[in-house]
Amino acid sequence: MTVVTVSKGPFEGQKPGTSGLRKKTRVFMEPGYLECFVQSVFNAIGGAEGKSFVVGGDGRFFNREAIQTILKMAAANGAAMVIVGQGGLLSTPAVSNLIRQRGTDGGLVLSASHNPGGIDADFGIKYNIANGGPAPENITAGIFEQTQNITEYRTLDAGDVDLAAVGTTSQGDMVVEVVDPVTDYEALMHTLFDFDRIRALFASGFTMRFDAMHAVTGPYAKAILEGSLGAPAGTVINAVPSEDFGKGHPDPNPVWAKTLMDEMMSDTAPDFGAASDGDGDRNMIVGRGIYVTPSDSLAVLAANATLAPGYKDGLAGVARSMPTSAASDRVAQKLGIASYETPTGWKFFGNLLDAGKVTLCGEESAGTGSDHVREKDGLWAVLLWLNILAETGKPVMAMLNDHWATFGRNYYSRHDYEAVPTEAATAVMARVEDRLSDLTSQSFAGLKVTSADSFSYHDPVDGSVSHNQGLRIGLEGGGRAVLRLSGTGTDGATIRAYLEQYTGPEGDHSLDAETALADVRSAMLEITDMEALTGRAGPDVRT
Ligand code: VG1
Ligand code: CO
Repeated sequence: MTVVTVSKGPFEGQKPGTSGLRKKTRVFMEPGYLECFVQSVFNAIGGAEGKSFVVGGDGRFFNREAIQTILKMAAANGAAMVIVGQGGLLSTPAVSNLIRQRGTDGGLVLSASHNPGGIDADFGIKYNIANGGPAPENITAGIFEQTQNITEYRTLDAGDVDLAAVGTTSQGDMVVEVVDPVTDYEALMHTLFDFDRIRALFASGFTMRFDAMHAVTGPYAKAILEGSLGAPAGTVINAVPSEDFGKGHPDPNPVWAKTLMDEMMSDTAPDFGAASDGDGDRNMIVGRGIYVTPSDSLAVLAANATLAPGYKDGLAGVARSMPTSAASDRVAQKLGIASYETPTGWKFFGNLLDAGKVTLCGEESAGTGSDHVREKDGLWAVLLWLNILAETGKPVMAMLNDHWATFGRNYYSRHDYEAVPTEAATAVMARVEDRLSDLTSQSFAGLKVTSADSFSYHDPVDGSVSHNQGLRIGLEGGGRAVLRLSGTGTDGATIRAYLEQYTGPEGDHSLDAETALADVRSAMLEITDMEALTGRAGPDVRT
């Protein structure tokens, strides 16, 4: 077993985005591309010597090859041990849990999350630190710096490790522990939720459909929902992870999980529906006849979390990303707990969770989680919903109507303009940025602008500051439009326009969201000159 040093690099553009490095799969398959990034990670953390890591991915095309490459490189860099999911599979929250539970120095997650998979689709890699969460900005900046200067990487001239069976094996001098992907994760869920109660709910005839979207959550959902909780076989659909997600787009929203949405809006809808994404950290919640926006889901979970054993002592605080609606802020206010507004991306929640300032976190992009791990967690959110539904006995629709009657409703929708030429997308942002300071004296589509700024986040724990995290425009009458560019795409640029309109407890909560947001949308289009600058008459995706 010889350690080989290969002269290679640097590669351009290996800059981690909102959630790690994402590129076309073929880019990752270029000789040395993945290797240079992985070596840069090791270099940025002071080497891998004597360290232990968790490695796993969502099973997409190139997952297995990438894992074997990483095992050889970790061994060649002197790592003591790597824990890998059987067959190379681990959901993102399961990686986070294993890092924490086993006290490893960090982990590598192989996924492009909700992006499609396949040789002509997307691949990704993300480094997580010892708290189980995504590396914060100072570390990703260090990794990027290494990628710009790298000239060689170390690997092992060795065969592949057999990842098919659970057990301990080795790569060179490094111990490789192959674990069942589900066992430890499920054990954690048992500490948080009342499984007996949820089992009784299913036994009473409560029906559910969970769409795993051919992605990594399939085995987890099968084992937990149909196995431990006794939901009937067939509750979980598309449960076998496939390399190209059944040629689908593993993004749990009404557009990409349309089959589930259609079933939930039909006469034969089950009581409860849910879906999760490629790597299992996102969730979509839908009740019979009603879609729950992720922002509302966070608010409802925050308001009712104490019904689940893991949260019975109350919440320390709630955090949401800036573009997420303010619905959870109202809950926090009523509960008398702190609320925080962070930039987009789970890495910004890590410090707040570590410091015990918040218990629940969420993003409008279908991410919800708590201090049980340091990633968002799709199945966890589904189980918390189930625990709450089991305790209250209310249908999802009643839960939401009651919530809005108490707190008011934050109508919400995100409009994505995808694969826009980078110059055009930059022009839209520049157009708004240039006029930010004088927007507040003007009206658009009949709405007066009450505030306008570029969001900067001051981390209350480590004092770090992150600028340019999105443009916020407040409108009279409780409206808000937020604009930012995606940091996870691989085709041109994606402009995200986040639209919100608040209606108080006494207001009309029965409107269609796009109708309620029509004025805010018109104002956003005028302020951005969207159509003129991008040539797009409307968004590609509304969620
Ligand atoms: C998107 C979402 C963001 C989420 C990120 C990673 O980022 O908006 O809320 O944290 O994806 O989610 P962006 O920069 O494209 O808007 V996942 O499930 O891809 O790890
Ligand atoms: Co994801």
